[in-house]
Amino acid sequence: AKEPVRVLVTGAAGQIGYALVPMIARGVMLGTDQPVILHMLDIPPAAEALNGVKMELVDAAFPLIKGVVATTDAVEACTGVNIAVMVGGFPRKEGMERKDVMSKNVSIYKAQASALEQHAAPNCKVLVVANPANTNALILKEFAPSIPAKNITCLTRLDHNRALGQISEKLNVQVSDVKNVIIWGNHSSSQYPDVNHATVNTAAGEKPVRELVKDDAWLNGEFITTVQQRGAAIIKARKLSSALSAASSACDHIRDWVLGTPEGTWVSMGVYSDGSYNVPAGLIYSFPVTCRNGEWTIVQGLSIDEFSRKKLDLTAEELSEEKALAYSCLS
Ligand code: NAX
Repeated sequence: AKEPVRVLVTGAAGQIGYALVPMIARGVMLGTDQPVILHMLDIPPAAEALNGVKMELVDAAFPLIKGVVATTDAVEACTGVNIAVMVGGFPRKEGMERKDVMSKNVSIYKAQASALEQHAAPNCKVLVVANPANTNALILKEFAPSIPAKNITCLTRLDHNRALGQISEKLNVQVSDVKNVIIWGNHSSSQYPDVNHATVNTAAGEKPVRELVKDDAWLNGEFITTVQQRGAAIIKARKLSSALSAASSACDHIRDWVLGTPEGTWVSMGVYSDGSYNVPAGLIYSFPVTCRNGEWTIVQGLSIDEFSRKKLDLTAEELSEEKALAYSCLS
């Protein structure tokens, strides 16, 4: 039998946490043959709710669960973890300035970076979900200098999956037959969902999405804004933000990172930019990546047309501004 993997979920008493922990316990993230020890962190006001989640994990009698740690102590939560999914953060409330929200999250991610750096297992893989996801991941990277930069990522897989879903609905094809969309940049409304290299598996072989959709106005307009604004549309409908789709996409992100992407398929991940595609180095930016042996690689050599170039640059500019704002909160 395999050794259990320790998986940390922060913000585990929240709504994404509630959807995510049973998925992990069912093997959706790491495989149905992989035992796990779940570490759950939340803050003291949520301690009782967190304990309730722990009780439900016991009650569900998941065969893969070999232990549950539920705590409000970051050191205890981070100790020995192999995977860290950072869902906890400070949400933007009505009337709050962007800088105030950033400042709260900078201090959370600075502290949790140190806890992970000092107590996580070597080679721990980190996924930041909490917003501003890219910049929280960057702060975590900066304050955990001994964790390799390539181990720190943020979630844009939900945006990627939303783009696949929109194409599948438009063409009335199975979502599993659509692949290789790209989310470039920030997990915010400045992101660029790009279909220029996306394909659909048809009876007549793989066909470019552009050839099948035959509606460039839709692809260059409504498709992009629908994906960019999808989070807001879910809030409007549910009066709560996306949770099951966020949890499922977080599992997809980790599963593909650890177990590899299928041959010929890439996915979107927020990773530390090395300057690929002339994106400024030193930002956490969403790129198309393939994964093998537990490591991601940015897909190289894709053609970027003028329309796309502008959009790649716009979202990079927003991330540079966020980075500056985050740094201004440190002093
Ligand atoms: P909730 O407010 O339901 O849950 C957040 C939980 O985090 C709460 O239980 C809270 O007590 C806890 N928390 C706060 N500070 C903490 C700290 N310092 N350490 C540990 N836990 C802490 O929010 P939920 O709907 O679960 O969303 C969580 C985060 O995901 C938010 O920041 C949200 O904006 C972000 N999202 C990111 C997405 C992405 O694709 N990257 C999509 C979904 C989601 O909007």
